[in-house]
Amino acid sequence: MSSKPINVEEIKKELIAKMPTKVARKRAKAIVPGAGGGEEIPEIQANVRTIPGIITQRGCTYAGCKGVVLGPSRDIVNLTHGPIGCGFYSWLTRRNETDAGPDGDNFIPYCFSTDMTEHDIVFGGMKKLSAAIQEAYDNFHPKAISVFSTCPVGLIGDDIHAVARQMQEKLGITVFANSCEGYRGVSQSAGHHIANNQIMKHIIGTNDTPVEGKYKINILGEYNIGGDAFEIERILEKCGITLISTFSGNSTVESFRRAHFADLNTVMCHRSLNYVAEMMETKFGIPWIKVNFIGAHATAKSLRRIATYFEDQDLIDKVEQVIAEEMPAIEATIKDIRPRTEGKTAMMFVGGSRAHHYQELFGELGMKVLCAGYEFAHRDDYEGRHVLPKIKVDADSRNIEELEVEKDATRYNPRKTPEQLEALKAKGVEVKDYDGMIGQMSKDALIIDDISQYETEKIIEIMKPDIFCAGIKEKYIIQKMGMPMKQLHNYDIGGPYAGFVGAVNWYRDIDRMVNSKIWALTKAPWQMEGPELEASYVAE
Ligand code: CFM
Repeated sequence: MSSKPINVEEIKKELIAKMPTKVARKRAKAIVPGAGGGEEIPEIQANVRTIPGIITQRGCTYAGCKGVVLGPSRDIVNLTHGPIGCGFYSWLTRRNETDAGPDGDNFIPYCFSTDMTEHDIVFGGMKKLSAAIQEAYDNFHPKAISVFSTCPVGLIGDDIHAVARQMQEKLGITVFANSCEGYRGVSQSAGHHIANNQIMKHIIGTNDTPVEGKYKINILGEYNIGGDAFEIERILEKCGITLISTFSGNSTVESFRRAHFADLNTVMCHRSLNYVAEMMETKFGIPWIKVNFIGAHATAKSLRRIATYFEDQDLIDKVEQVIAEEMPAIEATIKDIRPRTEGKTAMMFVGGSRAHHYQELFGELGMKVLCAGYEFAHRDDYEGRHVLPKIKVDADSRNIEELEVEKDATRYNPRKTPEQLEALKAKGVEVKDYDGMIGQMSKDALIIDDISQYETEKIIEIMKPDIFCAGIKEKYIIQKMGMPMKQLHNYDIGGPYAGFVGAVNWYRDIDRMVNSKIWALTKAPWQMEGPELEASYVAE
C-alpha cells in the first residue's frame, strides 16, 4: 500500500526521463494530473497517432468496427473480407454474450470470412465476396449481412459497397459494407465511428411498427461483456422501463430498426456510441443522457436520472422501490469486504470508457485510483464535452466520414422542449453532456493517454499499486512483476460487473485479488535460490 505523498510532477518527469527528447516532449502532452478538487482541467493529448516503435495497447480500426460495435449483434451475419487471421482473431475473443431469444437466431458462434489469399490480392476479391455473401445467405437466411474490409482490401481497392448493393438487390435483405481497414484511423475508435455511420444509414428507423411501453429507452454503448447487459435488462424490467434496443450487446437488427421509437437514449460508453446518440437526436428528436451502470451507487443514480427525465411520479416511486430492494445486499457485502480493501490502491488503463466507469466501483471499496488512462479515447472523454469545439480536426480524423444528418421529414418529433430540457438540467439531469474523467480524479492522481509498455512498467515501479487493470497484452508482464492484474476488457472469466448483482461480484473478486499473498511470492527463476530445473528430451 503506498502511503507516501504523491508528487505527480516528479513522477511525470521520471516517467519520461529516459526517452529521446522528441519522444519525451510528445509523451509529456499525454500525461496530466487530475482536477477533481475544482482545479482547472488541463488539456491532454489524445486520439493522435502512437509514436512508431512504441508498444501501444491500442487495436486497429477493423477491431473497433467489427469486433466492438457491430460484432455483438446476434442476428446480423458479420462477414470479414480479408485474410483468415483477421476474422479468426476477432472471433469469440471479446466475451460479448448472447442469448438467442425466441427467434432462435444467433450467429455469434460462427466466424464468417472470405479467407482472402494471394490470388485474390493479385486478381481482386470482389467475386469471392459476392460468393461468400451468397453462401452465408443460403446457409443461414439472416435478416442482414454486414461486410468489413481489412487492410489488404483497402490496398487493392475492392469496391465492397458496390458488392453489398448488388447483393442487397439480389437477396432482398439488408446488406451493407464498412470501409474499416485496420490502418484507416489511429486506433479502434475510428472503427466505432464508421460502424455508427453505417448503422445509422442502413438500419435505424427502417421499421415503423410502433413499440408498446410507457417509458421507452435505448442503451447506447453497452456490449454485454460477461453478461453486463443481462443484469442491466433485469433491473430496467423490474423498474417497468421498456428497453427497445441495446447498441449492441445481444442486439437484433429488428430492435435497431425500431430504435427511433425510444423517448430517451441512455449512453453508457460515450466513446464508442456518442455519434449515434447525436445523430438520433438530430434526425428523430430523441435527447440523450449519460448513464453509468458500473457501480451500485452509479446504477442507482442512473436509474434516478432516467426517472427524473420522464417526469412521472409512478416511475420515480418504482425506481426508489427497486433501489431500496437491491441496496441491502450491496451494503452487507461492502460491510464485510471494505475493512480488507480500504486504503488499497489501483491503476486502470483500458479502452475509452472503463478506466473512468470503474473508478466508482473502486471508490465503493474505499480504494484509491492512483493512475488511469484510456487507450484511444478523445479529449472530450477526458476533459468533458465542453472541449469539443476546441478539438482540432487533423488529417487522420478527416479520413473518417462525418455523416450529414437532417431532421427526418415524418419521424422527427422533439421529445422535450428547450424549456423542459433546462428544467431537467436544474434537477441535475444534464442532457447531451459528459464531464469526462479528469474532473473526477484527484489532483494527486495521474492520467496518461495511450500508455506504452515501458511507461506501464515504470509507473508500477514508482507507485506500486495493489492492483493493476488492463488487458491481455499487459496481463502476464504485470503478473510477472508480482502484481495482481485484472482484465477489464473481458473480465478474465468473471462478471457481470454491471448493476447491483455485478457490483457484488466485483467486490468479491477484487477482495480476493488484492488480499491474495500469491503475487508477492512469485519470483522469476533467476531470482530464486537453489538448483535450476533441468530437463532433457527422451527419445524412445
Ligand atoms: Fe466502450 Fe467497450 Fe470501452 Fe470500447 Fe473496447 Fe470493450 Fe473497452 Mo475492450 S466499446 S470504449 S473499444 S466500453 S472492447 S466493451 S473493454 S477497449 S473500455
